[in-house]
Amino acid sequence: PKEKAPFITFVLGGPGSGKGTQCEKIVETFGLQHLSAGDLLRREIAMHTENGDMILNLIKDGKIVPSEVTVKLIQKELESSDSRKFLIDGFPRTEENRVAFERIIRADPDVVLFFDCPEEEMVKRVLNRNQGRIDDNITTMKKRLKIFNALNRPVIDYYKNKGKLYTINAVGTVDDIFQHVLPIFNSFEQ
Ligand code: UP5
Ligand code: MG
Repeated sequence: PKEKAPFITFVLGGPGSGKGTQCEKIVETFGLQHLSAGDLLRREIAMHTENGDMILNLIKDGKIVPSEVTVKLIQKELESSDSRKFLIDGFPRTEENRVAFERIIRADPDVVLFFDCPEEEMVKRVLNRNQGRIDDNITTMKKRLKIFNALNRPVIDYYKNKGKLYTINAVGTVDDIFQHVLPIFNSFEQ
């Protein structure tokens, strides 16, 4: 008999909207496994894998890594995990990403979170982060915002039309914002 499909949440939002920060809180409270697409790609850069240089050059420019590469990395994590509940953070970035995930993983998300944050707030957060990310500079940040608006917005609209989208006001303290996230996961717990 086939195993029950895993419970998948996609976590979307512009650069610096607080996806990673809120994912940590969700993990603490609800025990989902956190998979950040950006972190998986940065790990390829750090490990100098065959795609490492290509990924570095795209991320430096705020561009989107080919779907095949990102989906394969996510697939490896899903298949090697004992968890049945996942938070996939920062993916899908494009309609093409979304279709590639459906084709390769053969799964759909149960929940899609969208952290909605004004651009000036996202810029402020990213430029204040100071963790040495090669894309945390004003030039790349402007490109990231442009690509987010052009390519990720259609994905957000797609899930809105499917009735799976939960839009969260991402302004306020980390705890304020988490208060809006809590009831969403509580409603899926029973
Ligand atoms: N912070 C968080 N919450 C705050 C709050 N409420 N008030 C004040 N400050 C707050 O937060 C950003 C910063 O703000 C942190 O310093 C935090 O402490 C503070 P964070 O939680 O890190 O926000 P997040 O949305 O995760 O921001 P991030 O920069 O990670 O978003 P991106 O979407 O830009 O980055 P990601 O790693 O997902 O992608 C990077 C690049 O990888 C992309 O540009 C692209 O080139 C590539 N990529 C792909 O090609 N394909 C993919 O599928 C994924 C990525
Ligand atoms: Mg992040």
